[in-house]
Amino acid sequence: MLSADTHNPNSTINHHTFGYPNKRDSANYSKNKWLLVQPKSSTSMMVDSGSVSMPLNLIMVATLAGRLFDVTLIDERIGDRVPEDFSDFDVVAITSRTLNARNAYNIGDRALAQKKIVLLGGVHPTMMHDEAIHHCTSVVYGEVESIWDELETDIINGTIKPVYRAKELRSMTAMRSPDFGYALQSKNARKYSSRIPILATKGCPVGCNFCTTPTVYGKSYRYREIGLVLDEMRSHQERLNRKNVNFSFMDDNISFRPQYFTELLGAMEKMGVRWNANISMNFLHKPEVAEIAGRSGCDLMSIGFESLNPEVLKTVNKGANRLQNYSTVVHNLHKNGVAIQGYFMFGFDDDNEKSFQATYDFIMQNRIEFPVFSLVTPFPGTPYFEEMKPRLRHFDWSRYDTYHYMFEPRKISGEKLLENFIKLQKEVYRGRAIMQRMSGKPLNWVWLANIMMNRFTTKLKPEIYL
Ligand code: B12
Ligand code: SF4
Repeated sequence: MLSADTHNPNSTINHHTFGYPNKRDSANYSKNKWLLVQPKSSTSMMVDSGSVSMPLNLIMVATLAGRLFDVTLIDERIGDRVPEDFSDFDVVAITSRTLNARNAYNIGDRALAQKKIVLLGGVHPTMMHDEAIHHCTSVVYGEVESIWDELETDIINGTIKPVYRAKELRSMTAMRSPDFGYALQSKNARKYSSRIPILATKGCPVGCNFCTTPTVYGKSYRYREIGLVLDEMRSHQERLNRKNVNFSFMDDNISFRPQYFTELLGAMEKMGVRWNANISMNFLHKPEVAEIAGRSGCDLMSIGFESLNPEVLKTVNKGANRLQNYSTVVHNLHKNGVAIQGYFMFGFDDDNEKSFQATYDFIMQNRIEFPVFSLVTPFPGTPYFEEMKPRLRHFDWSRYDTYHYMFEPRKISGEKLLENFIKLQKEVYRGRAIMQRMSGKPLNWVWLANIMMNRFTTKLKPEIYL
């Protein structure tokens, strides 16, 4: 299928051609039509509710594919509808995590039945390529940037292979800046969070056994030149015509290399932006790190405390988490105006009733602004999944959302686990507890999140976790 249009007209971001030849200059190419799909998940939990972040994964695919092909991006999470009839498209490319794999596969099956080329990518197809291949023409293993040249050539030549897996990972300097125009063109785009996703680094060598990142990226840790990250921030400031733009770093572990991290934050100090990120605790106990985070505009850090039980921390290989540093980390961040979204997991074999009390005490004493509780979920492809496979209650991927009960821990019954899990959430989000944690803190969306959680937790019952 040929089309004269070579570019998404709604794109407002400047392009940088970092290392890729500019294919748009080549006069003779066949141009097929691509539909990129971000499927919603079918879990009953609040995972896709409220505002969701723009899908940086598919935006990256669109940015590459859009140079040669005619690309439409749709996002089911914001209400875009996947067509029943794919006759307007040649290629249907779908991203999937485990919790939306069922929907992704259904879309793939329908497109295959209509004789389309179907590409499946993202963390779940990467981990489960033998399963995913039944629902597509090709599975793309890991990041699209590292296999793009081969995939593009094969699509044009009609020599598509069942699996694309890069022999080596591309340097981040050679990667293009994402073109957000592909996501912003949707009539439902206002439902996206105003926080703009951005990437400075990729990978995380910490190696927690429940995490997919070490399997996908191995021990590699790559980072972009700081100037490129700042250029991308500036292009959004220009597009939105204001300085105080909110960014959300999508990095696996942005602080893994302290020197890079502090240099980046130092360079961001004069930008006037606000930002938040997922972060591991490896050196956050040092006061100077929290100071520079505050000065550079960080208003929230998402920290995986995971557990207050030392036995649990040992079993998950999370060496960066030292219990003796937990309170210092929180104190330092708070002193510099940074709020904390704290992640806590329950259901490990070493968990017992005391784990819940210890977590409650830690949250309340340290006034953690936004505690998030989840149940241990061994994700397919991780070492933890292999270890736990014989004990898993089900393989229904829609319930792999970290809010479902997956296996009976050894030191506490499933019933007691859920009872304590619910009690903890209700207590932390009771009106009085919210006041204790939040009084004197800025009136912003974190307050709102607490109010929503207060309503949500009053309705919790063990059945919803089964
Ligand atoms: C940032 C992040 C978040 C953010 C933003 C998520 C979002 N909406 O994008 C927040 C904090 C909101 C979040 C929430 C959750 N997250 Co999260 N998150 C991440 C993290 C660290 C980075 C994701 C990211 O954007 N990376 C940057 C983009 C550019 O890279 P990418 O997604 O890998 O995409 C590349 C490739 O995969 C490939 N690709 C992807 N799709 C496609 C499609 C095609 C066709 C092709 C060709 C290629 C391709 O090319 C892309 C560009 O390089 C990942 C870890 C990881 N590395 O995947 C976990 C991760 C995705 N999250 C995970 C989980 C479990 C969750 C939660 C369930 C946690 C919770 N209890 O709340 C929720 C679920 C949210 C949801 N609705 O999906 C798991 C998922 C595991 C799994 N097997 O599904 C991961 C993998 C972490 C882990 N534990 O291993 N998350
Ligand atoms: S520190 Fe975070 S990103 Fe790194 S391996 Fe552990 S869970 Fe994954």
